[in-house]
Amino acid sequence: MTDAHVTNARASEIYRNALDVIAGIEPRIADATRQELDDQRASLKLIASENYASLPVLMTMGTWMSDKYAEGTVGHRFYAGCQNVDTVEQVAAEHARELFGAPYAYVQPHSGIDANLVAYWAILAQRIEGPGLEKLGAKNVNELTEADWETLRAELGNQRLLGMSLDAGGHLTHGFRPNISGKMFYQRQYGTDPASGLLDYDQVAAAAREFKPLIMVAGYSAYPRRVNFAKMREIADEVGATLMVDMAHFAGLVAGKVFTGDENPVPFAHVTTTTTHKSLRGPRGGVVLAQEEFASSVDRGCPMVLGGPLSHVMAAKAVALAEARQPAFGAYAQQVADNAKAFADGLMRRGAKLVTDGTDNHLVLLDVSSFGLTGRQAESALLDAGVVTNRNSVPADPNGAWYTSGIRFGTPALTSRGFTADNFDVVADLVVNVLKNTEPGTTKAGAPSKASYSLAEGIADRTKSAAAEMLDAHPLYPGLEL
Ligand code: DSN
Repeated sequence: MTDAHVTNARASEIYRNALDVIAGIEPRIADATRQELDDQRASLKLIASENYASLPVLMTMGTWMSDKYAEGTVGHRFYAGCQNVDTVEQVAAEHARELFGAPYAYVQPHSGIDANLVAYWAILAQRIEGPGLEKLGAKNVNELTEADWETLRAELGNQRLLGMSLDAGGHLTHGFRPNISGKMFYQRQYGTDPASGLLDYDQVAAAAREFKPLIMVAGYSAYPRRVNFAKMREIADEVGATLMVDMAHFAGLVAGKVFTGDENPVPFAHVTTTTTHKSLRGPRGGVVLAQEEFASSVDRGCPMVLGGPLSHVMAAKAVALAEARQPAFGAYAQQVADNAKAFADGLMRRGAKLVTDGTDNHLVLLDVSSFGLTGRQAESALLDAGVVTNRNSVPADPNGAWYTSGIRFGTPALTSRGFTADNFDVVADLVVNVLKNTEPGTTKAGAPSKASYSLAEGIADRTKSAAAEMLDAHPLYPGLEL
């Protein structure tokens, strides 16, 4: 990744000075920060939800914008002196609206989970409070008595959410029972076709018809395929549900116009949520996009659901979203998808078994049971060899969500470093070689272990030095010297 706006010498000086100041107060933090750069530079980062933000985005987060309280919304704050935060929030929201073609954007959420909670509450408020007010003969919420709230709460408590199950690739917050979304809603989950691993729209429609959800959630964090959001909207409309799409993982592919037409959720969803730090390559945070009818409910996210906005992060979101509006971002997003395909093809050519037999987005889900390993063993062996991934359930996973049978890979981060499809074929070779040379361990009692493993002698070093060649050819923050 090159940073046209920060020269290497300038960035080096800025960060060296900043770390010197930090070291004067708490040297362990300066050391850990330096070490983190070394570690990130030296490893093959294949975590599908991570990326490398640009230096301007990182720099924007390190300012006194952090010091301001600004609960409320633009022009309607609970604190005085928010004129500059207003500017920041307005600019970030404007870039988000323009980038995604959304009527409304809310840029305050601190994370993807926060964005989903804001969205859920906004949908409940819009769908329940409006009719509720009418039913109770009140003009606005301030007129409601405690008894009225009891009535509304009873209705709010009786709401249904239909989302994709965690082991099929959905997210915790899409109604997974142990998550708050699975507790605050009556939930039902749709899965994927057991034979193909693909989303089965007929199954989704049947579940929706039977369950009649208030909210139907589409989107995923571990499904390696594109989704037809026009079909999802059709199903939602048929049963009178509100369609919420969580595009946290693939927002960069939407922004870069790799996902267009029916694959672009924004025109079809009533409410769309995203994070800004995954394929979108911004600071850690969330955004809610909405059709106009949901705007005023979403705007109540803070302080209804969120604590005070992180103004320095909203500022960095504005910078990242401005970057994503540049033509170069489209080329980056296309390369992310091309690299994922090359990586998937490379794995399969070498005998690996992938969920859905491939990918057409930014992620690949490898079933490591064909190597005789659990996800946890595979994740640890790969890490020993300098390949950073995360274990992940596969559909109907016999090893559950802790040990798992899968490894999830993604291409956004290494593509930001300039990795090409040819590089990813080499990465596939390295990954398969590590897994072929990993043996599952046994417990003290001699039973098969789901956690311990042994990696054959020399494989970790050989993998690291093969990776180093490619990593050196595609440096992270080139020229940044601390
Ligand atoms: N933690 C994110 C991911 O890895 O997909 C989602 O919350």
